[in-house]
Amino acid sequence: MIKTVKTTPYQDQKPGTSGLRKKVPVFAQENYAENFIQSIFDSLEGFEGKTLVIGGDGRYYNREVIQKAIKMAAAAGFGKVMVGQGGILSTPAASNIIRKYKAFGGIILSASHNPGGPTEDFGIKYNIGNGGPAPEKITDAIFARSKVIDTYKIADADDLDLDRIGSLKVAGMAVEVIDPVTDYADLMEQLFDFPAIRALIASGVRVVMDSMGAVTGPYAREILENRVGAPEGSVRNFTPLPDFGGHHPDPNLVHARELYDDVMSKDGPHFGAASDGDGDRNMIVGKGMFVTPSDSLAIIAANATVAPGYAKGIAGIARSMPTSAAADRVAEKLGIGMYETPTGWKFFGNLLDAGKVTVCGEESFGTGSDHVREKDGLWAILFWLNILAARNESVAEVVKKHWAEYGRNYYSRHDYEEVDSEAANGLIAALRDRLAALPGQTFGALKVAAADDFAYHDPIDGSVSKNQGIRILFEGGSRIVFRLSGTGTSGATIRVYVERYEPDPAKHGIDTQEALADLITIADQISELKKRTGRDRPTVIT
Ligand code: VG1
Ligand code: CO
Repeated sequence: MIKTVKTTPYQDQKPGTSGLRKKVPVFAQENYAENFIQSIFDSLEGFEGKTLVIGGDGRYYNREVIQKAIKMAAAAGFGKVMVGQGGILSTPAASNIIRKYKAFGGIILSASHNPGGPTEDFGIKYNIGNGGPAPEKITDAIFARSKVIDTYKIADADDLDLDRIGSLKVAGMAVEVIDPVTDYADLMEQLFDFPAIRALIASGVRVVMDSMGAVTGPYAREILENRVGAPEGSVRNFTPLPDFGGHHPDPNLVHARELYDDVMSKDGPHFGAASDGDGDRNMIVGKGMFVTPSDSLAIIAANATVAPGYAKGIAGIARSMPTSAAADRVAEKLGIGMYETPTGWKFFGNLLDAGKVTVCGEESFGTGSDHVREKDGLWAILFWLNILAARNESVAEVVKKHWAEYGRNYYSRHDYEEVDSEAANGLIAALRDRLAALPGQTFGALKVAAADDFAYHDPIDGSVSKNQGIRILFEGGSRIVFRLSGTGTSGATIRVYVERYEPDPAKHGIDTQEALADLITIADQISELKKRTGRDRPTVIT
């Protein structure tokens, strides 16, 4: 039986960089999740009888919302729901399932790299039939609908048993509980040279992966321990837990510190990797070398043909605007297209669908390719292992040789988290006001060549996305970027990105913060960040 339930709209259900993210108590308000899910369905057309994929990263509240989403999909008229066993699907695995089984779309329950638990974060994201995050046209429609919605429909049925693989039914709609791992692991096995990676590990290269108590555990164990022969125990924190075991599942130098220190220690492993809550981010560390995500994108692109899935070469590269220009130099050398998009994976979808680009990346530990339409943590980790196996070199050797060939883009991001929203908005507004006057001005030894608020003109569908970040470009290629996070759930997060290009290999060994010290000072001078926020240092430096 289908129930129609009266509801009152909420005014704050605006999807951010990657879906709607709020604290669990916000989501637990009466009809809050139902309103948003119905607003998604109300913004779509032509899904009657088609398949919807549902899964999440296992965080607190996942199971409750999945039950609701399945019953609402039945009421809305979907023909079938495919859901991961236990409600689990990593974001890239969900993207793969949507594509492989030609589903109409998917709902992913995750707040990605944000912590989980009863008072922590939860999120809902809609992905379209290409497997990628809904473009702005759809997220805008969902938001508009959520502000006026007054009823939702739901099947009046008992909760389903999602812990056993098999076929179920709810209100006439088929529900298939699937193994979340196999399809994804098979895809990885097609793309990468598993025998070469197996031989690398057998030769004594010790690989560790920290799944941070989040979704990649089952995937990493199947691939790294079962399929390429890493010894048991190579994958750490492998059980997806509702609160991620208290971990903040963001693979960076602050939250994955233990892994980093272990790899850097004398007798520690040679290669370390970590992923985030929903499995789309990656961190790569080798002995004596942390690989910045921007460099990782460039290095993967430059070495792509070592992997069987990319043996024919890549069509082009895309990176988000704040990501360093290291990949641009690779594209230039390969003579392929280079695209600069706003932050967020949804902007890569059109370029990937049109075959303009094969690999994409963001400075925020996100790398991926046209194999799915999301960034993909384990994909990047396997790509690195494939590169190490093919070149028979260490991470540090690969990175240093890359710099020697292309030059080094010193790069760092400073995050100021949970800043007062008014202060953060005021800072950006003041920067906007100064943009026109900045070109020609000199700060220390640096002269501003151009300054703007980044706007993206999508070359495929012609859509325009404005106000995507303040860019200050200096003569010689250095730059500073300011933007506000669109994934935070309390206060505002200011992100400051600084970059300097250094062609001279004799100067490639400088400490990053030191190499960027002048730009960091200028960033504060121009934005008055310290004065406006009362902060004297960032909360996270990467
Ligand atoms: C951040 C990153 C962005 C990434 C997004 C989602 O967004 O900067 O590059 O695409 O998170 O990543 P923001 O708006 O907070 O800067 V995840 O791993 O949440 O799917
Ligand atoms: Co993520």
